[in-house]
Amino acid sequence: MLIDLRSDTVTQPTPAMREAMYRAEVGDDVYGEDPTVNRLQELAAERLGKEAALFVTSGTMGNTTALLTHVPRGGAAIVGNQAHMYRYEGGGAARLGGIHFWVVSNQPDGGFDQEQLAAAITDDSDEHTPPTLLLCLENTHNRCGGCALSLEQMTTLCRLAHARGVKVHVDGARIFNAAVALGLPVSQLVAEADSVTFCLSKGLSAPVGSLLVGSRDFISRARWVRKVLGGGLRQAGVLAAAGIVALEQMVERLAEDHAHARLLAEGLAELPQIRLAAQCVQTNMVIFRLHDGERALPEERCAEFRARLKNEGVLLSSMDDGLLRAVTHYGIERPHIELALAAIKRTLEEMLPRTRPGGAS
Ligand code: TLP
Repeated sequence: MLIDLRSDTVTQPTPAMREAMYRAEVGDDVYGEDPTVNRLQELAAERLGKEAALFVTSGTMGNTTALLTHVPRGGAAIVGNQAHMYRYEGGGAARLGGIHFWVVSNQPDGGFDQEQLAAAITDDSDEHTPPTLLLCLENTHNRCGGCALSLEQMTTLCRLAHARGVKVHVDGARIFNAAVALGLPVSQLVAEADSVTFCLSKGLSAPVGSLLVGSRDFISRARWVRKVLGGGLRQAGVLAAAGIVALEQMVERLAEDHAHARLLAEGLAELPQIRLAAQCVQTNMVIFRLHDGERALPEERCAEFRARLKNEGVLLSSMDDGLLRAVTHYGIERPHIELALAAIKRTLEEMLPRTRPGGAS
């Protein structure tokens, strides 16, 4: 048995999802005639408090569709230096849209310093600088350890952008984790954003799919972009059916994943060879470094650690730069966390037997 903590993307569909997929009523969604896709889109728009939604294949397609819909060629979008959209989405903005990414440093919780953000926004009065048309936020923030941006941060950043005529897109791949952790309705958290992508196929455990939500006008333009990207799927209701189950049955249980992540973090914090990297363990991720008492171990040693741990039946992912990540999700229960901690402890004692606690982090 493998305890797979690489990502919440590895979740298997629930029995209720498989049943719903089997029974799904379908039609041609490019004609807008798939009743199950339509139902999912209505449900998603309602949950996020927006006018309309569009079913897309992945988080990457949702974010890329949003970028290409909001920003014409030559325009600029502000992204965080740790953002998934900047680091892990294949450069789609430049490659497909001729969009210039203007990079601003993320704060440790994934937010932005307001002054730095304000200084990064430019208009079209200076031919040297591409005009800022979009601000991209990420909530929860993956590389910042799954931190949830608070309602206050979301509101402040959206208002700052809007006051300068800049739209806001939220990469909310895990926005339901944020809402559950903050104890807020998700609609309130994204109330001031112009568009949001969220994923069904991460903690919500559906096999495929994400939604892009926004105003009716934005979504009808996004629909055109989705077609260009090859995302006009025909009898997609088979997939959307699992998404409906995800939204109706899998949101509240994210709190269990968060509790398991905290348990894991507490156990890891006791090991002298581990330094937790993120400021907080607020949702379903734990990011950490390995330490020999003198210094953090480089990427090659982390790869060795992951390989040894795999032999013990535990999988972790690497975020490069010597950062390791464990993600809790549906299918991971308390005993799995205990087994994983025991395996990590054994592996580290073999690899770094003489490490004493308290070295520099
Ligand atoms: N993230 C994946 C990897 O790509 C790193 C993961 O395992 O966490 N936004 C955020 C914040 C994400 O974390 C991801 C996936 C995406 C967008 C893209 O979603 P998909 O994989 O559906 O294209």
